[in-house]
Amino acid sequence: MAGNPKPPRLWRDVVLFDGHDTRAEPMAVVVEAGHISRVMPMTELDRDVAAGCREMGRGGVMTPGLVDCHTHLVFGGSRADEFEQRLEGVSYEEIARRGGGILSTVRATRAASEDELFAQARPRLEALMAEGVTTVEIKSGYGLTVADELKMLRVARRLGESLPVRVITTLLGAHALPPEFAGDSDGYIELVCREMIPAAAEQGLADAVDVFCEKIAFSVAQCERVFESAAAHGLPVKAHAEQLSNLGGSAMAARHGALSADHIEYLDEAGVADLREAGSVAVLLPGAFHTLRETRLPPIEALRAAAVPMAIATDANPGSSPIFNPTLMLNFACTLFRLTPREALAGMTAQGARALGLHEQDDGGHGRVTAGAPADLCWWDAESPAALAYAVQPGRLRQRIFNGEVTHDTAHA
Ligand code: DI6
Ligand code: FE
Repeated sequence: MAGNPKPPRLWRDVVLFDGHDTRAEPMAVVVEAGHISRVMPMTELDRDVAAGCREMGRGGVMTPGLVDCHTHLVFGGSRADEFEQRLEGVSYEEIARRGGGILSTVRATRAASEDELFAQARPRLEALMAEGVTTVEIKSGYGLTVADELKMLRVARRLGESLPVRVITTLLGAHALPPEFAGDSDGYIELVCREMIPAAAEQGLADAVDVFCEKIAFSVAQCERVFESAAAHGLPVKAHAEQLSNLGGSAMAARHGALSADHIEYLDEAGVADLREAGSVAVLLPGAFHTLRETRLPPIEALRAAAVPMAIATDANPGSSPIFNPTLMLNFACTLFRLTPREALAGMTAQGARALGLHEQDDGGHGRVTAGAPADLCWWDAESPAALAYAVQPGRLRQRIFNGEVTHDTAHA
């Protein structure tokens, strides 16, 4: 027996950022049965409609729920000690010689149980959610054995089942060369292609496959083999590319129809044209740029001129971006990369969803405020959408709405 359906919920007189632009007029948004049912200027909201709704809020700013399309939230251990050592003058090489860096995270991740990884990742994810994230991508990449990569992906899936947030998982087996394969990176790539990808695909644990294409990681040819295996198992691909040098990883990713090329500080004009041609998203990661104190800027002007969609994400990870704050990334995208606040917000909503391939899903409208879209929304205490990028001020989220349900409410606390 179905109970009485919930009345539609109404937010009125909001300044609406719809995923691409800020609407010129005050708007009304109606949510019903988990979806956005109507989006209209206040002048078109008639009394009868309003009377049939439960009013949830008035004024403020409404945006789509934030989409963080690139994170490494699941990992064991901490690298705070290395951060401290480096600032006390110990060199990067010395830290690596002592077994530090990415491989220290690999050791801690392998040693941790699934429950321990879950318990450690959960507060990180909750921090993102408290600042408006309703969809998050989580990568593996610190296990580097078949069993440990699958373990990380299971933890990511479980986070999505346990908390009111959409989790998209990505297998990043080709993240770093594990010590057991020292001197045999082709042998490791073989393992990724022949065992990891098939197992993750068969168990439904991965929504996509990623690679780290870099001198310190894997070559273009090796990444291409990974992509061929992913395609054979029906999984979309994406790449960490052109972060520290220009190897042509983005061009190769584009040839394989990648969802996105991520980092891309060293991308050149030809690479921009390749992304445009392929319809791939350029994912910009200002947190890693900041943490690594990079100086080479991604080719923003060329991406803009070519109308390549630009997404923004936290890259939350223990090494190059230990930053679990999506709204800070809006500010960084503007201050460090000179994006406009509109571009930054679109980058964490509509374009972030595109980078995850969600724009192609049946119910469409992910990362946008449009009739028919899943009702993932944020209602903010701010005078304008631009103010969300302008001020670094956590705590302005009044309500977070996930699948039509209010999951966080300071307005009625
Ligand atoms: N890009 C990065 O910057 C890192 N991984 C990647 O693919 C660093 C990850 C780490 O240091 O743990
Ligand atoms: Fe990353």
